[in-house]
Amino acid sequence: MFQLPDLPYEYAALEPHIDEQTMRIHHDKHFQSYLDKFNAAVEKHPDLFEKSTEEILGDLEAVPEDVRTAVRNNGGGYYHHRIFFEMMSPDGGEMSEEVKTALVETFGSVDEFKKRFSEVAGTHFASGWTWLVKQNDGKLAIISTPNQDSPLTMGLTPLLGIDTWEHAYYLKFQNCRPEYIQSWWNVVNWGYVNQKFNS
Ligand code: MN3
Repeated sequence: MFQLPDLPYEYAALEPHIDEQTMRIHHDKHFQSYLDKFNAAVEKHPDLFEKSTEEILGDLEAVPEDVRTAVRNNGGGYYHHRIFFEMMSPDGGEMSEEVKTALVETFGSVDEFKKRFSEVAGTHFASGWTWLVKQNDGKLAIISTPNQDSPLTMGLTPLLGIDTWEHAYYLKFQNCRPEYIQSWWNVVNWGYVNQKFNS
């Protein structure tokens, strides 16, 4: 069975940027719910437990058709939340020189990258995620995915991602998604991004 990892910091650790109540509900209820439904789907084809979540999402065509939609939605939800909580930290450090160089090459400047990422996340229609991804050729790109569709299924490696489902911000920010995005930048775990960039 796939497992629910603990938050790597206290629920209130991201205050005042991301509030404790949102973190509790997001981690303990939403994340748990994706996990439970993912496990329930995989239990119908237990050989899938031999694969990692990354391998499963990277080859959805190999997932039996009767559970493929459930795996796409809930396996995606499980994986995205697993990395989302790791991609935030009360002490996220700084981006490495390598990441900085790559961002400047692709977007012109770090500020321009943040501006464009915020615009894409702020304007993504309906529920989903916005990602900084690394392509197979090593180049970076910003993409949005609907629902829990995964960059992994598109052959892309997520380096950084923000959950733009309303449950990620509505308690504190209500309909002001741009304010949530601006707050979120304060808690980005650049250590995670640096490590993923080099992997
Ligand atoms: Mn969520």
